[in-house]
Amino acid sequence: MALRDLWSRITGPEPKPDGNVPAPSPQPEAAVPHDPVAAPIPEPVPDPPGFFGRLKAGLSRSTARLTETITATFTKRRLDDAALEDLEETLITADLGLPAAQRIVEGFRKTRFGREVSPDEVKAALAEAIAEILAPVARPMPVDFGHAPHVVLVVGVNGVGKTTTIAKLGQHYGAQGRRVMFAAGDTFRAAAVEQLQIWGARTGATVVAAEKHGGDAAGLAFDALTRARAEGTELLLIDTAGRLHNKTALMDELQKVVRVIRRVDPTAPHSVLLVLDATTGQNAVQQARVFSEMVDVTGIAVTKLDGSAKGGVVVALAQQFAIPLHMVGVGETAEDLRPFDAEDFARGLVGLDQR
Ligand SMILES: Nc1nc2c(ncn2[C@@H]2O[C@H](COP(=O)(O)OP(=O)(O)O)[C@@H](O)[C@H]2O)c(=O)[nH]1
Ligand SMILES: [Mg+2]
Repeated sequence: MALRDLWSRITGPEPKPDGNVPAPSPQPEAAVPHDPVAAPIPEPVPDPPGFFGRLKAGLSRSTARLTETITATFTKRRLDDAALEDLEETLITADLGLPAAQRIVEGFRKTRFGREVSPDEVKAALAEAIAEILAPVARPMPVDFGHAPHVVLVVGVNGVGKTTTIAKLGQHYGAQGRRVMFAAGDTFRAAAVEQLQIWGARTGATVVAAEKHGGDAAGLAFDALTRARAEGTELLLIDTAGRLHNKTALMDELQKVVRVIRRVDPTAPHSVLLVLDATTGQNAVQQARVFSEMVDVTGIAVTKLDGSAKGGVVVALAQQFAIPLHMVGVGETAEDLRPFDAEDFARGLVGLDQR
């Protein structure tokens, strides 16, 4: 599938014809140079390996765990109660969570109980069952440029990939010719501000940052939105701090940001994007719970599926929250953030090729 088509599914309708521009790679935060202007802009990869290939490679550690047990358990074995119990345990160990594991095992019980099954048959059936759980949440992030600007509040705990995801989104929409603004709302981390400034310089996005370290995030968001409206910005991406050691303080801060930007535009924020790090496994499920209590989360981005042994957590999220899963990250370059595809993900997770 063409990159543009994939992206149009993140962004909803109206992809622009020039949206197919290969993007330069963002630098990991640690590698960010101090002079934004001097930051080397990596050459676009001429023929990037397919996203599915990278997704599958990224999921390989999750897959290995899952498929080894399946192969060991289902070699010439009748699907009896004990086998089903083993399957359930395997799925829980693979981070799918109890509700999804139970649902899948019940499906197997109904359709295959008492039959002799092969590991390949189990894998194929598993991919189908997982895709069925994922399908209802595999939704693009709707962006309505009619809002001038469409405001996206990006939330999540420290280190999950919020700032990187904002940079990747800014890169994408900037390449489409959209007028993008970043509000560096994580005023406590100088590196986060610098990271956005470098990306702003690269992509032409305007960056609004606090004058002083630890400044008021809500005030900054207010200023950014006011300026965005005056300047005809089409998309405002608001970064936030994610210090979860004090849940009440974080909730107060996020709710204050929402209150304050609503004084400028009562319909904002139009999206509240929760970023979750797949490597944290069941903690990501816990974070989804906590953040949906704090703010009205409209969608999820799951990052770091490359090299995570816990890709199964995506299934747990889909089963336990009715929150759209907009996009997944499998690396640090702009190419590595893509729309979430239920079937591809399910097949990648159990080690099957794309259909
Ligand atoms: N491997 C990998 N690293 C990622 C991905 N997304 C973000 N990162 C890295 O995770 C680290 C933390 O990201 P950052 O955006 O600063 O997180 P924040 O604290 O939520 O803003 C950085 O080193 C990023 O380069 C991803 O999809 N895959
Ligand atoms: Mg950050």
